[in-house]
This record gives sequence, structure tokens and C-alpha cells, in this order.
Amino acid sequence: MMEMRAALPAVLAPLTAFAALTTFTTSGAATPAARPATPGPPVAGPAAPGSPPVPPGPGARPAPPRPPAPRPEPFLALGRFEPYGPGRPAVTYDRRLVPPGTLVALAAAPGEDGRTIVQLRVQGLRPGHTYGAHVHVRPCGPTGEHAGPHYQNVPDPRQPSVDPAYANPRNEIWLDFTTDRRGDGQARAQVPWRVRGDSRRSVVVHAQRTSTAPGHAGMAGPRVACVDVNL
Ligand SMILES: [Cu+2]
Repeated sequence: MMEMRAALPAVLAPLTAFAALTTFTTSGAATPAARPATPGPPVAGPAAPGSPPVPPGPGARPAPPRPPAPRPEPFLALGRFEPYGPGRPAVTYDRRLVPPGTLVALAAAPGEDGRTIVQLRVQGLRPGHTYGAHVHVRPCGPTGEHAGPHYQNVPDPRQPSVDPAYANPRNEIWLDFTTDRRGDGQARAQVPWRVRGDSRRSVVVHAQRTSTAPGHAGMAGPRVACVDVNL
């Protein structure tokens, strides 16, 4: 992922507004941004006037300071789609629709207000083509099926989920995009909830636009590429 620094400005340009919402690392590695430094223990100051210190009783211990709640971490990955290899964070399964070496940028921000924002940008895919894309429950693997089904905020009791009441862009994170004449495309999704549980997820790119029809909702054809994401 490190070799693409020269191309980063072009890939990142549309992410500027998104980046303004939060703080990202700009390293080439698909690692989450560093946590902000946690405050150290409070420093004892002088006692307030008129309040003499109360000596602790025998055996009494001061309550340990409560650790701050973990802050949601923003995520930014930049790289190239390549055929699957262990540890490779951006994988193509279809060289025709996602040629090896094409560029991808993926940003995700689990907002502290409970929202989740995900933004995807690609360069050099097939021109003038509409791709489906969604957050899936597991990371990328040797085949597209390894990513499992779509992540759903409210899980559909019937799987595979093709009911528009559950398989929709409000209960899932959809990132469909249509490429321009150069094969560049982008998508942004915002949902008013946070992804729960294991943070190792993926964005899977599909061959077609995502269907919303009953019995087909959420389906978008073969899985042609995958990018790991921490959400
Ligand atoms: Cu999908």
C-alpha cells in the first residue's frame, strides 16, 4: 500500500470535506488512526480554603479514577486492488471490472454522536459502469464469499436477507457508485447508528447496482473486489 503515495492527492481530493469532520492519519497503511492521548491522572492541587482535608479512615482507599469511555476511531485506507494475498487489504476478484493496480481510498468515521460515515473513492475501474458496494460483516478473504453477508443494524431474522424492510440503505451501509469516463467513482454513506461487535469488516464491491426490489433487495451481482475496513 505504500507505493502509491504519488497518486494520493488525486484520490484524496474528494475526501477533503469528509476529513474535515474528523482527524485521519495519512499513512499508507490500512491502520486506524492513533487514539488521542488519554488524560493523565488528576494532579492534586491545594485544598480549597475553608475545607480542611479529611483524613481517610482506617483501611479507606481513594476510589480509582474511572477510565474514559473508549473513543470511536476514524479509519483511512489507501491502496491498490491486487489479487488476493494474505494480509492484502484491497483485493480484486474480477480483473475485467476491477483491474489490478487500480486505486482505492476508503474512509470511515464512527461519530461520537452515534452516526457512522463511510466514504469510498476508486480510480481506474471500468468507465461508465455502475457498481454496487456495501459494508459486509467479515474482512476480505481469498474469495468474495469470505466477507459474509451485509452488516445490518437490525438483523433480518430471515437469511439471506432480501426483504426491503431490512436490506435497505438505512439498515445497511450502501456505497454504490458509477464511474466516469476515466473509471473514477466515489460514494458516501451516512447512517444514524454505529457498527457493533468485532470491528474487522469489509466493503465489498459488486458487479451491478444494488437492487431494492422485494425478493432481490440488497443483491448486486457477483463480488468483484473487497477492501478491509475497521468499523
Ligand atoms: Cu455487498
